[in-house]
Amino acid sequence: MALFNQTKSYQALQAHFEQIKDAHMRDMFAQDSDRFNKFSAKACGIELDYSKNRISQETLGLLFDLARETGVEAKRDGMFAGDKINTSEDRAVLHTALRNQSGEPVLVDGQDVMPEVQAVLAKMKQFVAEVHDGSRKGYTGEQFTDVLAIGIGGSFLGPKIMTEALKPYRVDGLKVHFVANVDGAHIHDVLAELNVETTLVLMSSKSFGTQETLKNTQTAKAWFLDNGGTQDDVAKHFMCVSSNVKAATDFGIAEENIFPMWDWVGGRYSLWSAIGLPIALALGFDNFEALLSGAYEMDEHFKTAPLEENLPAILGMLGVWYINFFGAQSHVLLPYDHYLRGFPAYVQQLDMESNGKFATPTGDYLDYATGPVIWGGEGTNGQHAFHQLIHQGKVLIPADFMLPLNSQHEVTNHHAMLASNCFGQTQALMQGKSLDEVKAEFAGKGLTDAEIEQVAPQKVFEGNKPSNTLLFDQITPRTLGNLIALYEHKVFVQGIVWGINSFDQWGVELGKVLGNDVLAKLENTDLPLDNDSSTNALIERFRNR
Ligand code: G6Q
Repeated sequence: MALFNQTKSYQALQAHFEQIKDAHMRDMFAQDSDRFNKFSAKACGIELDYSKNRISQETLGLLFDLARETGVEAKRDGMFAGDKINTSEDRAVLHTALRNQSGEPVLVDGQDVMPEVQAVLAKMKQFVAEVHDGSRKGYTGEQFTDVLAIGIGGSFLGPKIMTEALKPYRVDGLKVHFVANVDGAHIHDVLAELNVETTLVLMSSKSFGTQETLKNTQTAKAWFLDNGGTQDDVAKHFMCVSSNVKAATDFGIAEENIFPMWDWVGGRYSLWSAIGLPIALALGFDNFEALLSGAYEMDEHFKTAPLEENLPAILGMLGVWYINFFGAQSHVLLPYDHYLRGFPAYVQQLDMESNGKFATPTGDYLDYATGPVIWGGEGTNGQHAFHQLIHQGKVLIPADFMLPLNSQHEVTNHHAMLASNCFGQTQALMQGKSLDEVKAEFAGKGLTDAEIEQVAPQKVFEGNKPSNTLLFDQITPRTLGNLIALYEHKVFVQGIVWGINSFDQWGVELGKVLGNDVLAKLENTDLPLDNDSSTNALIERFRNR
């Protein structure tokens, strides 16, 4: 298939871009009172207002032509069907099978994976019930009160952030703590709050080979043994989730304490597997199932809705419009919801690790931009910090605003104030404030013309800054499942358009290899320093600390 910028639709978009690039959204709204209805869509309880974008109906038509010409629909169907679309690792990509509630088989190499998926879900359900009802106990016969969840990257961010996002659903009597960083401060602080007798350690590592996770698990085990537990008690307290059962049993985890996963689940797409066990422990299995249902609902929408009404396709193609035509290099996520404050960090890994690529699966280097920098934070806090640059900086930063219409905690009129800020920001970004408007405001304030000339430009807002607004009823496990799957599929759409493999992550490998080499040199001062002068000096500083 031709590279994206060699397609007919790309050429058509390029010509169209020249015509529309300077059009102001303020005029677009003035000329068409029906703009919101034309550029909004609803699915799975999410209403997407994308009318505040620098697009016309022609733009959208051309963007969907591009999606079709680059094969988005066929490749989407291939992903759901278990095709090995992760070609560099020769793997299928089936996080969707983990939440498949259709009753239909999903085949990998001719084998239906659904029975195994269901067996693991059943094992998780039973385990969660036993921990909650106290029938699974620690070595002294005490009920578990705490779970120490150890993992990093895809084996950490999803469980941690979604447990945080669903705080109002947490069960009483069991606290889940997360440790990811190999910085000893992290595990030190968490262990200081725990009691060995009532703590269950759940180690999550798909590969069972991740340095940070293995180290933190060893430290947790040493803590357990130093504080009254014995080697024989380890089996009662240490569980793990991994696709590498052999490495886990070699490490000393009892086979019945291993929750398996599969090579066709990518780390950053794995919260739907047993990697999501901390979520189920924190919220109850019913709520975990509701999360899966929400994602399944979005899968069905993505699979069946025409691109023109397809939320992931719309978000994905708008992203392509700004990245490849307007030259936007970042995209900001702004949840106006305190519980969703971690969501931008989740999507950051999902998007940047998936689409931060510069070569195609067939070995061509790309001469166009791919995944943007994803960043963000909770509203309204960002308005008092980084929004300045979005409003008046020299770079274009498309934004996704997110707002639940109902708060988990209606406290006086807090929620109306939150919503007013969210909507007000999208309006300000879109319409801006012209020089004439600023000058008119100065009239009658006694300033000289020279003073006005000097001050006025600093108060101008260019506007024409694009944003999407996603509204939903409330943050529930189901809605959260909808939202996560929405962004997963948005990333998929973009990866297909750009012709890259969104499901490998070779870019993280070099640092790991060099890190191991440096560690050997830090710990063995007899080893010669044969790196570049900067790295040698840094190692020396550490050796001499
Ligand atoms: C995600 C990445 C990465 C991975 C971690 C942890 O897609 O591959 O973030 O999840 O490196 O890996 P393990 O689960 O194998 O420990």
